[in-house]
Amino acid sequence: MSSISSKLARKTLLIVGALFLFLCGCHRELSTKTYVTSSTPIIPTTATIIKEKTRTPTLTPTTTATRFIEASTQTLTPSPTSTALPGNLSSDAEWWQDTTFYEIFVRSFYDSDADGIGDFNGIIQKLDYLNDGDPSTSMDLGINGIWLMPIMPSPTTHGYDVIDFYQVNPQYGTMDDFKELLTQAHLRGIRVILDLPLNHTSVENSWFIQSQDPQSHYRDWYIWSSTDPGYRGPWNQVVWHPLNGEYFYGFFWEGMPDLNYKNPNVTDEMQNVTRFWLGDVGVDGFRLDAIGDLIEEGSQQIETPATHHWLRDFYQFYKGVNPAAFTVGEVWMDNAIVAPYVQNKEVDLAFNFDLSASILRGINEINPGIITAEVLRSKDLFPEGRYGVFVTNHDMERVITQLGHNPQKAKIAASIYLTLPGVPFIYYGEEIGMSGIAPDEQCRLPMQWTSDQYAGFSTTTPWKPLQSDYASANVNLEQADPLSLLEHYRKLVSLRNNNAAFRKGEVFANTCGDQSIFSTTLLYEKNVILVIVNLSDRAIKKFPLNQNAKILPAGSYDLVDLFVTSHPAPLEINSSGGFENFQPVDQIQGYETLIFEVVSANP
Ligand SMILES: [Ca+2]
Ligand SMILES: [Ca+2]
Ligand SMILES: [Ca+2]
Repeated sequence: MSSISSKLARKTLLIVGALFLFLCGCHRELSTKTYVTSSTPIIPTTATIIKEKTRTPTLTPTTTATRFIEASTQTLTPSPTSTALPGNLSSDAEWWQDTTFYEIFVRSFYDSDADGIGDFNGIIQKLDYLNDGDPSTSMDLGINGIWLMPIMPSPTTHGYDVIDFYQVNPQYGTMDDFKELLTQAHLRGIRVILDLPLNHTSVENSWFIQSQDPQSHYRDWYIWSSTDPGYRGPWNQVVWHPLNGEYFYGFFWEGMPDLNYKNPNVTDEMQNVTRFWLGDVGVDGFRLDAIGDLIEEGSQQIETPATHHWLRDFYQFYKGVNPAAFTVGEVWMDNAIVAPYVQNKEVDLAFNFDLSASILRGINEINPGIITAEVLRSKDLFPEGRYGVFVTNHDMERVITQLGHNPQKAKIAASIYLTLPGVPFIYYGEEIGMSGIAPDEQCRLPMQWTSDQYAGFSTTTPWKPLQSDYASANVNLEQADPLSLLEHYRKLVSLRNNNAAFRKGEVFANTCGDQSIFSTTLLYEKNVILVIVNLSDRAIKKFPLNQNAKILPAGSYDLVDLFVTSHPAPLEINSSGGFENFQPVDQIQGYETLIFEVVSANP
């Protein structure tokens, strides 16, 4: 779909204008129609915008001291700590900070009615796999948020070009089916957010069809010009498309005309849409698609002041509808450009694409410094933990594919991102090691439930052929294997649910005498966690860890192994509140993950 020359052209553009260039976020695939404009994802280039810097973590010493004087008189208890999540919805307006999301492509998750297409009832039938709502059982994955890729009627399989914002795609079920899915999810303590593509509609949307009449009330809902303005988009794509002797603006491709947010009627209508889903239907929030592209100012098409202004108003609007409503924004750019969306209250969270890229690169290059640098940079740029942390999503080649099809590397990718601050997003099938190489549709294939025909996804031929490895990578097999990738994910999500330090803690990078070790300390009130991950395939006998920041009062602390079974050495905190040359166990195996809770030795 995208030619090499256009990729090169984009790359050149990126280098020339790194600061404001656009890395578009979603729906970069073409439908089966004969549209020629490519909108394949651009891989973010390295962050040249702000020079990466490691920062010395700062903790207010007095606060820490006070906190731990209290702690020592109150008895620190081993895990899990005080914050186990309830089996139903919390009333906390910032519930999303305690949430692990799971991204679902409905078409590919589970087909309940044998038409080869996944549907709402299929998700209902598989909810117990995600979270059965019973904290005492541990066969379920334990996630407590679902992001559904677009569920509204659309002529394409991906659904990012919406025909009617007030309906559900009949291929996925009825509105009542969807409401039942919401009810069943909420009963299990799972919140549900919807993908909301605000920037554009389908060409088949009735608004756009009416807009083609110059006399129509809908004319100015889109952006028309009687002559071709001539300029192109940030990656040299055609953005002005001829129709009926005139031209309309469509940033991504001619099948997705941009809405005109300079027209207050459009804003009013999208507020109605938002109110409808939040208020009438009862969803918990939205993943806001491609929000950097909303409002053009002349030939400046992305990141305009008008877009930021609109989003600030929109934030106030949806919080007014429901203070607990949540948004996560997709801005596929450098974090220096992304973070202001969160800082300025335009969205609750934004996806951290730089961190995703650094995790993959750090693992592939066995260079933990790449990852910790981005972790610390994120800590600098974003308000505390207010970013979505993930490895890949529906627009990217799947994790295990990018990690040389090595399940051990897939495990450590999970160990790293599911123990970081931020709000994690697991892409469906990632937890069983589904593979997928570009184009996008190959990374959105039917979920692999069993080794049976059609992988247990359907009883008939699925809408797309299955990935060929489904007989060796599927839920059934991995649920029976304590060493599987799925089991690894389950353990990590469970630890996250039971330890606030992962969800809201402050993160500190530990340095290590061995260059292959990724290690962090996470700190939230009395919950202190030490994470150690070996990025190499070799067992390492000497991996002394150091921490220069003041994390705890001086003294001796015990470690409780939360992940495997070991007998770790006590941790000596030095007079500066950190530690030096600390090695909890004799050796760490290749690709091994160690996670300890630090507790008082003398309660
Ligand atoms: Ca179906
Ligand atoms: Ca459970
Ligand atoms: Ca736009």
